Amino acid sequence: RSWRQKLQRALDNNRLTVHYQPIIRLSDSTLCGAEALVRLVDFDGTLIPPDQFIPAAEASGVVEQITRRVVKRAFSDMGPRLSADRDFYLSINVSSDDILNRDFLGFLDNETKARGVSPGQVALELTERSTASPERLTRAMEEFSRNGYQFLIDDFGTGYSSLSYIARMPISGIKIDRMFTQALDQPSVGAVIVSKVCELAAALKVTLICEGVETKAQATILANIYPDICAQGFLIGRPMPVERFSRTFPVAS
Ligand code: G
Ligand code: G
Ligand code: MN
Ligand code: NA
Repeated sequence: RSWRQKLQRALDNNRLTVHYQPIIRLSDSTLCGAEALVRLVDFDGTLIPPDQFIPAAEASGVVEQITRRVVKRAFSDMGPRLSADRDFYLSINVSSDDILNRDFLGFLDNETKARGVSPGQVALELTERSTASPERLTRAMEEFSRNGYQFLIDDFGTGYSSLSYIARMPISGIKIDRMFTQALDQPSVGAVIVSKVCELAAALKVTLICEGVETKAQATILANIYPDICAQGFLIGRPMPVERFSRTFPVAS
């Protein structure tokens, strides 16, 4: 069976689920957001992570349906928290095809209205892997930005986007790929790279989120390099179902 058929069946049978990974500010350990991460539920109940099927979904043209399903589910799961905590944001992974499709903006506007979600609390994560023309992508991003949505550049440092485009795109933050976090374990190399990305973020006036933070040592180095840095990774929390997220990170009253 082709990936397209497998994914279409999973959509038809509602076999997609969404987990949430916490993002905290390192300086005071406050929760600032969560990233929604889709999983495919296999017939035996096993959860298949997105890196195993999103590339196939992008290639076979079903990724836009998957993204919409994730948006609906994530707004339903996280709507109450988003309303209760206006400083909390929900990060959603999108493909450049989603952003280039004019209907997606209308879809998002409908869903945010229906759930009482503020677009400013929605961060759209776009990877540098996109092969779309950067001019076209930038223009499309500007429309989303005008309606209040935030953009984060995901997996920063692993793609081939030119820095001049990053500067022109309406982005509110950069996510440093976990490859660079791992490089911190050899501080002489890793800290230099991360410091340079921090300087870039400061110059562009965008926020910085470091992915794949697994150890206290890495967190300490990061907090020393850049006080405003946010972190995501196993040290803070694994991707988890919404029920566990709510128990682990109760809304402050
Ligand atoms: O959860 P994790 O292994 O396994 O995610 C791997 C990658 O899959 C993420 O970095 C992200 O780029 C992508 N991804 C996760 N969830 C989604 C989603 O809902 N839509 C899209 N387009 N990509 C996703
Ligand atoms: O969008 P992105 O590529 O960041 O997707 C996050 C992926 O990375 C998910 O598959 C998640 O399970 C994984 N992940 C999250 N935190 C960590 C971590 O601290 N270490 C490692 N190795 N993987 C992580
Ligand atoms: Mn991501
Ligand atoms: Na990433």
